[in-house]
Order: sequence, then C-alpha cells, then structure tokens
Amino acid sequence: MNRENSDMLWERAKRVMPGGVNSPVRAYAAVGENPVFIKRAKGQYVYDEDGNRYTDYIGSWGPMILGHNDPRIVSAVKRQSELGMSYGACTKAEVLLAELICSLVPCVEMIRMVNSGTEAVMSAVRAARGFTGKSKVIKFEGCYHGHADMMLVRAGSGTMTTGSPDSLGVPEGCVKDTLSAVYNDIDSVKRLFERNRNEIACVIAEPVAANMGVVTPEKGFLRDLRKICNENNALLIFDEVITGFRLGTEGASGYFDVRPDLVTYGKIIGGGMPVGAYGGRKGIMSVVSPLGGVYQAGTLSGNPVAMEAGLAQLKALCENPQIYENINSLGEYMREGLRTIIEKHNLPYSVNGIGSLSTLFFSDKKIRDYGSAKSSDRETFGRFFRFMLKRGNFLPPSQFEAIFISAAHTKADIDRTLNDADDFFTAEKN
Ligand code: HOZ
Repeated sequence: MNRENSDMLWERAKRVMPGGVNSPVRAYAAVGENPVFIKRAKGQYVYDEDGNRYTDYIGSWGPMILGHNDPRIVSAVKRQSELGMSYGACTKAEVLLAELICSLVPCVEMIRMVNSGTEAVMSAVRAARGFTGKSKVIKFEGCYHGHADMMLVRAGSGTMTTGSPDSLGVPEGCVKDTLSAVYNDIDSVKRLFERNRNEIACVIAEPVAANMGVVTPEKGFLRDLRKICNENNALLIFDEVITGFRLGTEGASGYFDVRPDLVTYGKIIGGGMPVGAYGGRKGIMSVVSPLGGVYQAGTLSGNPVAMEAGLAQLKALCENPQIYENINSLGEYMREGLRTIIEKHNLPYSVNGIGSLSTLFFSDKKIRDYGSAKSSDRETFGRFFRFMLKRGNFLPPSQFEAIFISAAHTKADIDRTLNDADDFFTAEKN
C-alpha cells in the first residue's frame, strides 16, 4: 500500500505541531507506524491522501453513528452555513436541540451546550460542587473525562496509551480533591466515602468505560454507585461522551436504567461537529449562571452549524430506531467472529463490548478495570494494528480505545475484517 503523501505530510506535521498532531492518539506512537492522513470519507469508509480506502472503525471516535457524510447532516450544515456560521447570540436551533435531548433522556430536564466533552465535564463538576457546597470528586482509574486539570489523574485514552496517566503541568492543588476508585469495585468507592465523610461532591463515571478499551459495568455496579451517592448526598455524573445516543436514544442511563444527576455529552450531539453539553435535574442545573452562581460561558456554545448538524443526526436516529438494532447486532456479530478466531487459534485473548462498541484485548486476564486492561500485550496489538491497516482496516491505533460500528457498515465489511484478523493470527503462528 503506497502511503507516500501521508508520509510526506507526517514529516511536515512534526515540524510545526507537537508530536505532529493535534491529539496524541493520532500520532500512532503506540503502534509503531506513521499516521495515515485522511482526505475524505463516505459511509463506512475513509480515504487517505494517497487514495487508499479503509473500512473505518473509529468514526471520529463515536459521532458518526450514521456513517460519514450522511446526506441529512451534510444538507443541514450547508443550509445553516449559508445563513451564518456563528452569531454569539440566541438561535432557534439550540432551543430545538435542547428540547429534543430533554424529551429523550428522562434524567435531563435542563441542558447547557458547550464545545467539547472536556468542557462539559469541567462544567458539570463545577455545577456539582456549587450545588452540594462540597469539593471532592471521585473518578475511576482508566476512565477518561477529557483533559481538564482535575481529571488528569490515572486517566484513560491517550494518557494511558502514552503511559502518562497523570500529566505534567497540573499543579498539586488542582488534583488534591480528585480521588481515584477502581472501576467495577464498589468497595473501593465505599472506602473513599468513608475516609472523606461529607466532603464528596460527586462521583463521575463512564457508565461503559471506553477509554481503557471497552470495559462494561458489572451487574449492579452502576446501581450501587447510585445508592452510595444517595446515601452520602453526593451527585452521580455519567460521562456519556461515548455512550450517549449510541447505546440508544436514552444512552447508557436508559440502557442500564440508572438515573444519574448530571450527564455530559460530546461530539455525538453535534453529528461530528465540535460540541459538548451537560444536563440534569432542573434543581441542579439552576445553579448554572445566569440562573445561579456557578459561572460558565462560551461564545461558540450552541453554535448554529453544530446545533443543526446535531439536530439532523438525532432526528434521524429517533425516526429510525431500527438503526440501533442494526449497529448493535453488527457489534455482536463482530465480537462473536473475533471470539471464534481466538478460539480457533487457541489464544488466551478476550473480546469486550456492548452494542456497537468493542475491544479485542491481547491479554489472558478478564478485563474488568484499569489494572487488568494494562496487562495487555501492546507489542502484539501493534503488530495486529499494522497488519490490519495494510489490509485496509482503520482501527483505533491503541489497545485502550474502542472499535466503533456505524449504520453504514455491512456484514460484508465485518466479514472482510474478520478474515483479515484470522490471517493475522495464522501468520503469527508461522
Ligand atoms: N481521546 C480520543 C479517544 N478517546 C482521541 C481523540 C482524537 O485523537 O481524535
């Protein structure tokens, strides 16, 4: 596969951007490969600067639920951009999107639009602190909630990939109120509440952890989190940047029937445009400025192009709930296929996932938390990634990210990918 143009761009990129990228995972450092530069995308495919086509299993890290360039989203973006890109003023589209989300997600009675998942989390935690009058926050090792200072403690995603789960440049004071618990281990949460009585403002969790690879909540874990927060007058925040409107129109809170107090969203509600939002019960959201004393603002918040794109995507999903059945069953099909291959080759690996999110873990451990996820053999993952890329599979370039399937994928796409995976393991034996 010729990737001359990508390689040339990579050399130029490294001269002018830190590590050649605008987001660390894209540097491909964890998989020993030069990054692929994408020129265009359509449906389930992305095309690079050399004209190579790949089946895309990243989908812009989640938002492309309908596949790339869905005509409904593209025409919404075109229509709005001709009317104006940004006004820094109120628009009808932001009201429509807020109304739609509030009508779909029972725990969201009020919502504030922001520009990214990072901003959503930062603001939701501030609201939780303002509402409860308490300071401490419990998060889970390996869960990623964006790059706000207080969240860069034993974080997942790129920080895990680059082996720096805490970050330089974060003053001690910023993280002194951030406590880390172990995902799927309710006792670790109980202990933190016991040691910090009446000091915990909130617990924030990815209801399905998808930034240490996919790690699903074990039976009762989310319900127990809800209970422990109630008992301690702490708020429960679900970070649904990845699961919101992907696991269904009610997201993970609907899927697991556990109602958090606050929810954070990201790119999915903008159909791929840069967006985030946080929402929850009216009583809590009323602390947010200008209604209440928790300040949070943004010129581009509720940007009309992003709102129209998000509306188009969410409407399409609501009008055709069959989409969820399709992507979830394709996800299951892929997981079953991978498990069959692992068994056939007598490998100790495992496949985690839920709905359209999956991860093949190169580990002999059951992956249920950060510690077990970290046991994965990243060398073998790197070889697997490179082999699959050469065959035209655009997989996440890290063991600690999720494979995303969209409504544009077909069984034939998955079959081709599974055949390639089978070939990889056959080649590994020889
Ligand atoms: N942290 C993102 C995945 N969980 C990667 C973002 C990107 O590189 O675009």
